[in-house]
Amino acid sequence: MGRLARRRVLRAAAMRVIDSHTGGQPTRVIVEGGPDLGTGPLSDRLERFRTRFDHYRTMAVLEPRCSDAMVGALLCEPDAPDCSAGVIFFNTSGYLGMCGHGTIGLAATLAWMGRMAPGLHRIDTPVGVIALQLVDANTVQFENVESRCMAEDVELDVPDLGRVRGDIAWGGNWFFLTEDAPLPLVPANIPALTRAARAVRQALVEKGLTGLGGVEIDHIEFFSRADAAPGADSRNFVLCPGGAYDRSPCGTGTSAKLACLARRDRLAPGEIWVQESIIGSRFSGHYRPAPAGGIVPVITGTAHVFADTRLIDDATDPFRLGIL
Ligand code: PYC
Repeated sequence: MGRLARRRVLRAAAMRVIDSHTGGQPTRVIVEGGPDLGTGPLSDRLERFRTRFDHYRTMAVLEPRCSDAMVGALLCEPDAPDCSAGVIFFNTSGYLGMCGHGTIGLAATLAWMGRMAPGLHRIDTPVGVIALQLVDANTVQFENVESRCMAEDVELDVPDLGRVRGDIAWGGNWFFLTEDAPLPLVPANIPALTRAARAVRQALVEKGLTGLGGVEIDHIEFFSRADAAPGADSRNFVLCPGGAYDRSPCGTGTSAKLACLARRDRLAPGEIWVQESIIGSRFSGHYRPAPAGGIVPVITGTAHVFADTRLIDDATDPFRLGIL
């Protein structure tokens, strides 16, 4: 093994991670021993992470240490002034611009570590600064990046599903949102909903539909009012990049939903929207209009820390970098 590779192995071996879940959806924060990405805007550091240090991502979230459901978060020094922390989110298939449940998990993790007190904070991310309020050790309200409905009533012909109509929106990630769910949004249907959402994602690719700058629309969201329990406005099923579904109601997905509701005048500024996930966990959200026609979503949810651990990097382990 070369000297450089050996040094990387040793550094990765020292990774300390803290795991939490936000409404059932896990977040693994690398709090020590992560890659040294240098300084500068978080978007530049994300590129360095992707191109030079991707093995830290694969070691942290891929099987056998983790699973497809996990979202990772690298805790960084912020670049933007007034921010108390910076973060780069990632998952088993790559990197995320923003992650709502992960932001809630990150704040609960920092609170658990004694590094964040109740009150107002700002977090630097690759897609902008997020303002958040740590309400108590578990409850977090954050103001997401400006979100926007980019296209309404887009029609797709999806094999085995037929005509599916939905909206394309940005909520910190790119979403296709549809109420044309092929099945009731209940946990028993998760495998079939996953297959259907993958087919919708493929239909978007085949029709050449992307987010701005040709970016893939990699999150698919089915909604149903009928399947929501009392007190919730809607229930969703969210397919994340890769194959996993979001156990939480998805913070960026709820932001995209608020943007679409606002565009259709179905939700007034300040009015509360309760979004329920496929497993019944909830976020509440509202918005204020943003100057350029978008909205600023405000999302509240809860997270619980469940592990504080060190990842062992055994040089003799054939899957030390994860099952690639
Ligand atoms: O909560 O924004 C979110 C999210 C994105 C992917 C998984 N969760």
